[in-house]
Amino acid sequence: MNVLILGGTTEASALASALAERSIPALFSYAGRVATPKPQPLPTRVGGFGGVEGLAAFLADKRITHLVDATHPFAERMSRNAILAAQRSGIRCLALTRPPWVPQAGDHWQRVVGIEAAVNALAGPPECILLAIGRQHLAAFAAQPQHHYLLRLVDRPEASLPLPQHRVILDRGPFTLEGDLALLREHGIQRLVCKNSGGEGAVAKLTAARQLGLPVVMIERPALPERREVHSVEDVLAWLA
Ligand code: 3Y8
Ligand code: NAP
Repeated sequence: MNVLILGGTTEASALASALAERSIPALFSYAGRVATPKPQPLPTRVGGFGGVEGLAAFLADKRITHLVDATHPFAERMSRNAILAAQRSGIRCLALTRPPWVPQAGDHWQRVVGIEAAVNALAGPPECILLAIGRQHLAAFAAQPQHHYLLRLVDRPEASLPLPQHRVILDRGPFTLEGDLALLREHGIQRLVCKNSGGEGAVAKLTAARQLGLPVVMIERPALPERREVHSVEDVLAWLA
């Protein structure tokens, strides 16, 4: 057996620890999106594979027998490529994901599909807005320049950002409730924009928003093709067994 984990999430890290503890031969893979990704207890590669063909070649070269896609629900291209490359290579593929968050009593969510719809949802008078969607899609929000944006990023951006009024907070999750309550209060946040990532690592800001009665623009996940999917490390171990 030789497992390839496509990582980048809390669940991927938990799975890596479980395989390392059981001395199950496995490789961990990061895209290389951030300067210093969290070290893993498995041999780790960083960088793209080169599309479906590149991944299929990698699976063959490394004699991978099981592919676990434990990437983030918004890592749409990677997940699509994983399904196609596994089919092409004839190897088993499983997705390890977490269920989406659902609104609870006291939540004020405006659910949108896609970044553009999130930008359009911000039409209106100037507000202090926490943009907790990372770095890759910030430029789109220049279409709503009237707001004061608080950006939470993993790395300091190289280029200057196209948002006229913004402040950058450098931090990587998992985040805590008291930390996110303090962040929202300190910066007088009036609205949040975030992705429906699910899981525990990024949920604190939603709990904090609920306690402070703040509205949230919630970007729903991209649709993915039908695939085998589990929500726990135990289910992955059972599948490997
Ligand atoms: C490079 C590798 C672990 C994994 C930790 C999880 C939790 C903390 C919360 C907010 C939301 C956001 C962002 C976020 C969270 C976990 C998880 C998660 C959200 C690291 C990591 C990598 C990345 C890539 C990065 C993206 C960005 C997204 C920041 C490691 C820390 C906003 C997603 O600067 C950039 O280009 C950053 C890019 C993709 C989204 C974006 O579009 O900018 N994650 N995040 C992975 C790789 O190279 O393959 O160092 O751990 C991982 C984690 N980030 O093992 O503990 O499981 O989701 N990551 C979102 O959810 O909206 C922050 O600020 O409230
Ligand atoms: P994406 O848009 O779906 O993928 C774009 C390309 O990046 C892929 O086609 C692949 O390049 C490469 N790639 C992505 N994930 C990879 C991995 N784990 N190992 C090797 N190559 C990878 O991906 P993304 O949304 O930018 O996410 C990149 C990474 O950040 C993933 O590990 C994901 O789990 C993590 N992450 C993303 C988010 C988010 O909000 N998107 C949040 C938290 C963590 P090739 O085509 O060249 O193979």
